[in-house]
Amino acid sequence: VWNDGTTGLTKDVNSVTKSIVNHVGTSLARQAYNLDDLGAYQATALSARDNLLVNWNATQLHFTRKAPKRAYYLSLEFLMGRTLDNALLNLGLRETYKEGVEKLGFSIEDLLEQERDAGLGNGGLGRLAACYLDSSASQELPVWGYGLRYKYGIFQQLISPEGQQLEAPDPWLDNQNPWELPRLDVSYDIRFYGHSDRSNDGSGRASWGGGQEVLAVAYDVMVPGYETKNTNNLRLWESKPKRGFDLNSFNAGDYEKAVESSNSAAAITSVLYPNDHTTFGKELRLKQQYFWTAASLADILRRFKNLGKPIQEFPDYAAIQLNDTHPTLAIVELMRILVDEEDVGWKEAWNIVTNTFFFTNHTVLPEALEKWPVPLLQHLLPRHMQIIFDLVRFTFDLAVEKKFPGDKEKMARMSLIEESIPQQVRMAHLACIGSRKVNGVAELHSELVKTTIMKDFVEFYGVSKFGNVTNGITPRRWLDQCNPDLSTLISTTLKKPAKAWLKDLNLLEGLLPFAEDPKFREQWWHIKQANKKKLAHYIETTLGLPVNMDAMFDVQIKRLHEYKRQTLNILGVIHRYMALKAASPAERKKYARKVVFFAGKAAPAYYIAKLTIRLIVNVAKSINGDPDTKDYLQVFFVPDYSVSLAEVLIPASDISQHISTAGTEASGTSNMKFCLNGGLLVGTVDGANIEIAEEVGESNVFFFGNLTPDVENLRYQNLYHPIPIEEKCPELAKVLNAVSAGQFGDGSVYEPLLNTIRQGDYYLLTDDFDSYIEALKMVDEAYADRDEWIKKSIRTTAKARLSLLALQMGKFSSDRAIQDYAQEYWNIESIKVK
Ligand code: DL6
Repeated sequence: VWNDGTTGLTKDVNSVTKSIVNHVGTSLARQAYNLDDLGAYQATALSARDNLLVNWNATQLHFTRKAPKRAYYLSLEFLMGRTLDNALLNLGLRETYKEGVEKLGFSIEDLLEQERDAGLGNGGLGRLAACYLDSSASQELPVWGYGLRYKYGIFQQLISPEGQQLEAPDPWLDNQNPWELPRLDVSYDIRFYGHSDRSNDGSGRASWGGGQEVLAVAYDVMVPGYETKNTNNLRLWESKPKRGFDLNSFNAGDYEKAVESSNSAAAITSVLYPNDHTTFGKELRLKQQYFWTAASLADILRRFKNLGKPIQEFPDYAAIQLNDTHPTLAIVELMRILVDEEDVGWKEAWNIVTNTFFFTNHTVLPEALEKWPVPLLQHLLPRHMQIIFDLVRFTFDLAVEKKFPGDKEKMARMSLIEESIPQQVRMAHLACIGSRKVNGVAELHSELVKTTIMKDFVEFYGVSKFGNVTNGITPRRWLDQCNPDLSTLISTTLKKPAKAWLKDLNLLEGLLPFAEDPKFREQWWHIKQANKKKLAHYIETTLGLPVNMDAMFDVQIKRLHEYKRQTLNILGVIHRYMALKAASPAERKKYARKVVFFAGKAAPAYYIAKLTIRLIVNVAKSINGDPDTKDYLQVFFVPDYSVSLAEVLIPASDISQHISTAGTEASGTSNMKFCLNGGLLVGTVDGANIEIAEEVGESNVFFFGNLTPDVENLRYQNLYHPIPIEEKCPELAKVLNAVSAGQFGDGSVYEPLLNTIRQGDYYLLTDDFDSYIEALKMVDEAYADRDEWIKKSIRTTAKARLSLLALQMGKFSSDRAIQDYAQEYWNIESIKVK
């Protein structure tokens, strides 16, 4: 139990029940005898929180005393999901609480279901940030996260009867959030607009005044490490009006004006932008970015200043990781503080800045590279725009000109400013020049970063500034919590100290010999079946439809995007359906029975992605209702994808799809989660699929499709020398024609989606369709041999752990990834809280 008991908190079943009952009466002011599941969850959460608090306080005190170098992870998204189960696991109190709540007449599973997901993120990038927090605390590293406390997280996805995605707000804070601590004592003034007046003394300094000031108030979220007392912090900022209600306007009869400024301040952190891989031209988004980076930097600097060290030593005490370009304004803000407020000279300030920041790129898709119009920046942050122009003139352009004299084209390509109308600031360039190191998130992706978007910068700085840290996932949530039966089987089989593999995934290799043991294989299969049953139950209760249990479960869950090619999947499903329909009842029996699951949200303004959802839903309706084929093929679109839903879908999957056009998916992380749970992959040679296959063996990953180096040529061909689909890919042509002809509802609705394939085919569906269908055939054949399939499944889990770097904890564990960052980038060390 990772509290030492000295504080008298919960350590046995009796103290657990006492503490829960105590919270029912005091914190909730309710009576124990008529408590519902929600109340019981709340009291249990508060009781667990008491334990976290003890460890959290001890950790913060210890770190303050030791004053180590710390790392700060700035991310606009933290997709945390639920907390209670994770907190109990990491505290080592899961069994004790299970018994405790049972004694009080509740079931822990029911209580866990009461918790709302903290959906403060869109997808992979946000969930990665959450995994990294878990691993930092578990590795006892002094790391804090900084983000925004959105009042509304990622929208709730509803599906209309026509199959359209509808969006509803996600009021996740409505039931109160027991996991956060409002820190009214920690707040900062944040300025927007106004004017910046340069001094005439040649120092480059300026003073920025006027405009609007709002308050950033801290909320702390405790992040417990696994089997350690170390409990880190995630600090989320909420915006508040500085002056609140304008009584003068109210007294003058103008209520609108009286609340205007408080409304505009509160709006900053009201909602998470539901965009994914697209940039925004919205002022509010830029406001969010500045508000968050300014508050976080002020907080980090205050902590540093308490040490009483000269400002030049700042990079020895703080490493700041920029999670994509969203926090890039922090670079400019630190320059502003150093030059304007700390009296540091320009060059020295730049030296401090460039030794403090590190930048992770998460995409090479051109449409996702963030740019902000100069006039907007000038208006919202006049001083920051001056600094960016000064960086262009006095720092960066000079150095580029010196290194590549006369190369005007390169200068233009590398500039921080794009000479469009209006001019735009290129945030990836700014993040690169302001950071000590830049990394991608899988080997292929990091190569692409170096050879495409950062090519000129590699020439300029040398290659050593650019690295790779392959993403990872926390095995605590993504196996132990989401698949408890498999976790127990692994623990009892490995016979190592209880669950040692959760801290060192390399130990899973010990499962390999058991792939040959029929009894073990049977146990393995039964657990998969039970997980499939759980998913089937979920589908029955939410969609009201029965699920074939005697079938292969094929899952694709991720944000809806053309590059991820859910469209390829659903067109493949139609192809299978057409073949089944054409087959005689006897021939049909030769087909593998299959249930295909989709889940994921489309950005509300992403028309083509929303059409894909509509097509999936309507194809599902037709196929599921067809008595000829329904025993062989079913399709479900599971609405409102979330972390909690992923925890049900992933353990139930036999096979999952990771089928992006080669070179477009930076890494992917769900691929790792499926493997860890014994699911096999069908995928393209893209992102982390490649490294996964290196570890689990190519025979356990069903690869298909064109390779990255060929993509550009194929796109060129498709655009300028198109071959009619009927000729190039007749099987796909048949499928498209069936959709057009209205076999799945009004075909004209889908024309814009189908035209993206017929014209230009940027994501290469016509080029990859045939090999995709071949790969699926191979999956069917492999699945037909049940014993061999289970062996593959066991080996996939056992080998989702090997490290090329021979590091301790297994390649696809976020523990390994976070150690890479700590050692190769941030230069920080673990500190154990005793
Ligand atoms: O690195 C986390 C995650 C990767 O696994 C995905 O492959 C990648 O698409 C995603 N990137 C983004 C970029 N968004 N922006 N900006 O979410 O990152």
